[in-house]
Amino acid sequence: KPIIPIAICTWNFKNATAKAWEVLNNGGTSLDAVEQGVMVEEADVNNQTVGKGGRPDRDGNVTLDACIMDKDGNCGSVVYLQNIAHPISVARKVMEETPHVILAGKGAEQFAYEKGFQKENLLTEQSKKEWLKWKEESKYETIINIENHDTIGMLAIDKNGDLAGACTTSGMAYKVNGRVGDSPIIGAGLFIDNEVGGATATGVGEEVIKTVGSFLIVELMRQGKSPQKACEEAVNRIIAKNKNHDTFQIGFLAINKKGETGSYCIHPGFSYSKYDGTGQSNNPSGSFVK
Ligand code: SD4
Repeated sequence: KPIIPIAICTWNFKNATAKAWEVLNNGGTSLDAVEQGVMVEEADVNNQTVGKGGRPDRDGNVTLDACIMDKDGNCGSVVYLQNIAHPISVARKVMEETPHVILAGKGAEQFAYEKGFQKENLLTEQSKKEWLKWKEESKYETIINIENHDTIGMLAIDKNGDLAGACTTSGMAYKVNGRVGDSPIIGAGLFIDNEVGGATATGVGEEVIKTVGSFLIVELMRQGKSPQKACEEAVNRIIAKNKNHDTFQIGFLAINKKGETGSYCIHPGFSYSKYDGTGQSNNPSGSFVK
């Protein structure tokens, strides 16, 4: 029987679900849990797909995308944010302290400084070295299951039964300068409806945006589908529309109001981390390609 509270996230980011669980187990809200949970990965310089240490765009700029959504349907997002290690916390401030939903680029950075965030160089020596090596050929290709972790999308239900979600990424490595993915786009990379459930995505953001994947999954759950079946249908829609699906990965993760979870992806290798009252687990995802 599913147990709340519960926190789940894309990939086996077990330090992130452990942090979220700590917040939930102490009686904290799902909003605090998802923010503090994903911050663990934003701060980890060895994780080259999220936050500090993230891989840069093709011109060497680390540009971050993140969004957060609460039980009341409020949301905040930052896109193309530079020099700030915790975009998720800036997104939360956009949600809570402005009349807006999305802040971009220089404006988002300026807003962060005004809110007391410190300027930091996010490009680590390791990511810089790899980027310089990549530049020798400058061949852009999407990599399936980067190091078996990627964007972190987290969904949680607190002891009151309320949902929240967060999603944060450095985006596709070596993307065109200015590119924004699905992760900070409400409905694409993340969607929460406190009456139904929540969903989040990882993988090639362009494909997730085209099907508004996370919103689609929540709507399918509203119509009665399980989180598992809803994730499968969202992946199947992408596959039906794009013949090149053997070249890219998409992973969806969903939870319903009862705390039931599901996930589905195109290629094997995606999994999600779960932490609830029964403990922590890594859950390999079913995939379209076997
Ligand atoms: C994006 N979904 O920016 C994100 C993260 C990513 O490989 O790059 N995944 O499209």
